[in-house]
Amino acid sequence: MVDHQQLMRVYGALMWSLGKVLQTPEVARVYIGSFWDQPLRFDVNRRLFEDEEQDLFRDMQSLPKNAALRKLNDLIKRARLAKVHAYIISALRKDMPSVFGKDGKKKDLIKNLGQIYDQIQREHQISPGDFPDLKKMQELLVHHDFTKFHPLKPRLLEIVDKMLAEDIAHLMAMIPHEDISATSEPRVKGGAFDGVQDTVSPFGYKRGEGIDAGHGEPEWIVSKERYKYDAMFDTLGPIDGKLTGAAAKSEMVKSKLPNSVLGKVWKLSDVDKDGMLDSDEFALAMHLIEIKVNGHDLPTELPEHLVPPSKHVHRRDLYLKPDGDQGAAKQPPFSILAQETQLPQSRP
Ligand SMILES: [Ca+2]
Repeated sequence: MVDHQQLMRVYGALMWSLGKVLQTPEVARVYIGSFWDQPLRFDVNRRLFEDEEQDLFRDMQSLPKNAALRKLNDLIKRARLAKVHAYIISALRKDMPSVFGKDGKKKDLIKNLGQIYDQIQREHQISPGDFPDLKKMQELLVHHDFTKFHPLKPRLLEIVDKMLAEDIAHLMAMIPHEDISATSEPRVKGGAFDGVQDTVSPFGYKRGEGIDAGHGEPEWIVSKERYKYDAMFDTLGPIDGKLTGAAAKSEMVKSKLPNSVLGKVWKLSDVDKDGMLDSDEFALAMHLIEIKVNGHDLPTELPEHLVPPSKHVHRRDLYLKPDGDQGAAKQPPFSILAQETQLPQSRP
């Protein structure tokens, strides 16, 4: 039985050793997990196992795409190599005399193969990396009769060029793109995958923590720390029960989170989009900052269970309004524009 630290050591060693055994261009990846239904002996591993499981299943999801992409890249590479090979062989054949001095000429050609490479490279704009190894090629050519080589068939090269230009582009377009597959349904479904994306039970991955904390609870989770946030709110000098962007910002930047994140927090918290934060919205902002500071991710949209109870009706109204009205929402204080106009200047 190994403890957490030993497990890490075994994990690292396994990854390193496999890298030496497996002859693949990819770096070997080891996934670790627990495959029994007994209590975990080392509960510290729980998160690690969950993360690993997610990684494994995500990688499996991308397998069909990556495999197709790799095949396509291999095909392109082979086509290019075949083209270069045709150029080299036909160049050797072209320079051979038809009757006398064949052996001498062949020796010359093999000796000067480097120059032939250069010439083909210049003439057909081929990258040097596409040429076969010079020394190996010279060794192999010794055993061949150059007069039996075929002359260049331009028609065949045209077909290859057309394939590279048109067919490959078509095939490339058929491979699903990263951004699309990320939002659409997973490509690999069923079996073990059903358990991994558990969004129903409270034991699903990252359920009940970070942004999901408070989900399904009758009380608004932000209320729990509310007394702290309300005290802060009052010291920031609310006007008619609301904080201006500048006032809220002065407190929010104390989190030391970058403006890009605080801007996101602002957008999520200013639920009624009036460019100010009331005490509910401010408490929500501080709650979101707490979530982020604790290492969790923020969503792009505020989940229903985090919407302040006072805003449930308002939010629905907002969605009913035509687009133009929403566009009138004030600039968040973390946008570049706001920094120039609303930032309180420090006085000397
Ligand atoms: Ca507001």
